[in-house]
Amino acid sequence: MSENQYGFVIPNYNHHLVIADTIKDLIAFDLPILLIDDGSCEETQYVLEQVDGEYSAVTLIRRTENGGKGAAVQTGLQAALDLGWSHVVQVDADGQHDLNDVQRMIDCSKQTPLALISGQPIYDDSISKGRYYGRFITHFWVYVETLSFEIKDSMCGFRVYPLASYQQLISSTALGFKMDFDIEVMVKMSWLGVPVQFVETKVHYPENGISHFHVFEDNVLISLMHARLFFGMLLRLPQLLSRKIRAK
Ligand SMILES: Nc1nc2c(ncn2[C@@H]2O[C@H](COP(=O)(O)OP(=O)(O)O)[C@@H](O)[C@H]2O)c(=O)[nH]1
Ligand SMILES: [Mg+2]
Repeated sequence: MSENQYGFVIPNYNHHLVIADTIKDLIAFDLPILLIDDGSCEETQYVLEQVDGEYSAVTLIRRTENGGKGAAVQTGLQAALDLGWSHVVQVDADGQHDLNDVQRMIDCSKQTPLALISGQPIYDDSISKGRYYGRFITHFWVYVETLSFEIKDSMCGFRVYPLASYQQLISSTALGFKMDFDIEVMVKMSWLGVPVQFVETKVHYPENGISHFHVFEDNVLISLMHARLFFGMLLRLPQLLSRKIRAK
């Protein structure tokens, strides 16, 4: 694994409207880009193939069947590990993330290379009330599951993953394939002792944006995951408490 090889992973499921613009903006960073097509429809496949053909920095990886956001990101992280990268910058495909903050995220990671870096979202009025308030339930459970207030947000997909820690994590545990992934990987990395750092960033839900978040299904999935993580915390209670005492 190279000490300092950064690259992008972009999971994409039927997001074809702004992906070309997103890639165009990311090319400026002169880093390799793994674009993961998560079993998208033909229209999106076509757009992704065009982008792949246009830029040598882009590698398109196609999952023939849709697996979910977590599955797509895990495909990307594994491919990055196989390529020997040290860090992955994960950006969504729907233009929600403010790419002006990519450099700040990378700088923060370079200062603390062992940490997981996450965007700390600043929302405008475009977020639905259900999504906005639903997040507080997850914030509460994550405080309980980690016995700390270190994790200020666990749902923002704009992140820099330290791959050595990710590799260590997946050698001992499975991670969710859908919308549960972002939360689960962060809590489990924190359990491993990986520091989590936040960079404030604006998050916008575009008016014509397509979200594949299924309010009922994904919330049930996330609730079940919190139940598992809660019991996981109980099992780790001695380690988590002794780590807290040592940190004082
Ligand atoms: N929801 C969803 N997103 C996926 C899937 N596979 C890849 N993704 C990508 O994961 C990112 C987040 O998905 P999105 O639907 O925007 O979720 P939201 O931003 O939380 O509403 C986007 O880049 C999607 O294209 C999938 O099966 N379902
Ligand atoms: Mg989105």
